[in-house]
Amino acid sequence: MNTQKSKELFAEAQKYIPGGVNSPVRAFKAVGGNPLFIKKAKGAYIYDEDDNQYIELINSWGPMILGHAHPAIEAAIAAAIPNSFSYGAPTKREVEMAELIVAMVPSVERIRMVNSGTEATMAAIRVARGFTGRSKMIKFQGCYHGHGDAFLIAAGSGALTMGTPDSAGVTKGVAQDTLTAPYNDLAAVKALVEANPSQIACIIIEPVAGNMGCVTPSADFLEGLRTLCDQEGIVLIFDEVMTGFRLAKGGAQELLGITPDLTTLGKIIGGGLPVGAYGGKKEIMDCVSPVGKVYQAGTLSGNPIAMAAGYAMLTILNEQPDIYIQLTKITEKVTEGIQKILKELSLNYTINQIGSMYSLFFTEEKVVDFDTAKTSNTQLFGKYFQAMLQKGVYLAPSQFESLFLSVALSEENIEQIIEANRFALQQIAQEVQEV
Ligand code: HOZ
Repeated sequence: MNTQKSKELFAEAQKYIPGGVNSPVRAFKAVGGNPLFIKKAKGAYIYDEDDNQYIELINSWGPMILGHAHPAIEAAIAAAIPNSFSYGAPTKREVEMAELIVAMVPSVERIRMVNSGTEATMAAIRVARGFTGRSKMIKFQGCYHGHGDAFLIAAGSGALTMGTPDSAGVTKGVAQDTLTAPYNDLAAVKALVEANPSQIACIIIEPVAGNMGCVTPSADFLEGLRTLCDQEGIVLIFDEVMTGFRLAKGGAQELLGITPDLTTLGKIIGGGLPVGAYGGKKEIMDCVSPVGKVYQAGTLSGNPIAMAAGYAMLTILNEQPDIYIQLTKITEKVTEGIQKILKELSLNYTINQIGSMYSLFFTEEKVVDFDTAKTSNTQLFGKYFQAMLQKGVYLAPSQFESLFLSVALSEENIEQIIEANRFALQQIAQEVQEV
């Protein structure tokens, strides 16, 4: 496969951009080789600058649920463009958008638009602190909530991939207010709450984790958090930047039947354009300025182009709930296919899957948290990644990210993904035998 143009662009990029990329995981450091520079994407496919075509399993880290450049979203953006691109003033479309989200996610009674998931999580914890008058928060090891200072403690995603789960540049003062517990460990959370009486403002969690690879909550874990928060007056925040509108119309909270106090949303609600939002119970959201005393603002918040794109996508998801059944079927076909190949090759690696998210972990352990995710052989993952790329399948370039499938995948695409896995896993089996 010729990727010469990507190589040249990466060399050029490194002269001007730290590491040549605008987000660390994209540098392919965890998998080796040269990052692909993307020219365009349509439906189930993404194309690099050398015009190589790949089947897309990242989908902009979640938002392209309907596939790339869906005609209805493209039309909505095109229709919005002649009316200019930003006003820094209220619009009718943002009211419609808020109404739609409130209808689709019942725990959200009030919502505020921002520009990214990072902004949403930063604002949500500020609101929780303003509401409770408390300072500390609990997050889970391996969960990633964007790059706000308070979250870069035992962080997943790129921070974990790059080996910096505790980032330099975060002050001790900030770090001391972030307490961490292992994912799926309710007893550890209870111990933290007990050791910090009336000091915990919020517990923030990815209800399905996507940033240490895909990790699902165990049976009673989220319910236990809900009860604990109710007992202790703690605000429960679900970070649904990756799962909102992807796992169900109402996100992971609908699928798993647990109601948080606040929810953070991100790129998905812009159909891929830069958007985020946080929302939840009226009494908590009424702390936000200009109603309450928690300040948060932004010129691009509720940007008209992003609202047009997001509204178009959410409308389709709202009106065609069968999409979720389809997404799950597609993903199960892929993971069942991989499982069969693993068995044939006597490889006992772990697959975690829920709805249209899945990860293949190169470990024989059950992956339930940060520590078990880290037992994965990342070198083998790198080899698997490269072999998949060679066969035209574009995966997230890190063991510690989930994959996100779209409904644009055809039966033929599913077969191609499974066959690419056969090729890649045969190489891994050979490698493992030789050691
Ligand atoms: N760390 C992000 C996903 N969990 C990747 C962001 C990006 O590179 O676009």
